[in-house]
Amino acid sequence: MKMATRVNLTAWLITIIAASFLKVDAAAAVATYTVGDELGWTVPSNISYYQSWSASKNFMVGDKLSFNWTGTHNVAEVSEAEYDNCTQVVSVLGSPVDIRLLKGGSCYYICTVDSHCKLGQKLFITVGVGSSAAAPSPSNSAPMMALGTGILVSAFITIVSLNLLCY
Ligand SMILES: [Cu+2]
Repeated sequence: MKMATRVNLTAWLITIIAASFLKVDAAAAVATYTVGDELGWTVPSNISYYQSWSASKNFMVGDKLSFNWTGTHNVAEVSEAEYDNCTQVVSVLGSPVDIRLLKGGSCYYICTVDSHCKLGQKLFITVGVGSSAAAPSPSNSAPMMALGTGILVSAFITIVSLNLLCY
């Protein structure tokens, strides 16, 4: 009986570690979105162009946003209030800008050049955290879950360490 329990425990541990690596692999296989598709990042002819663009996407943590443009534009990651008001913040990025989405929730980007933001060069996206792999529910699995989480976290930190933070 004790032996069987031990074997079960080992099998469990292996399964959990394997699942953790699978999750890391899934996180590594990220999607890259070119903001605005063929239009790129510019003043759109339709003021709600980027809202429509983002509405059809399913952004997940680990995905990448690629802002590309020619001419005079920039990207600033801003707060919701700054997005709403098109606040011309100082911290901006030059082209091209690749932004890794690091956490679930809302992300706001604007161009701070002239009145570009007010003319519709602003992007708001919602980032999902993804569906977690089936985790064992018994309460005594906590130490093994912690181990799996530890592996995940360290791998993720490695992946994202060179990227920008979603505001
Ligand atoms: Cu602009």
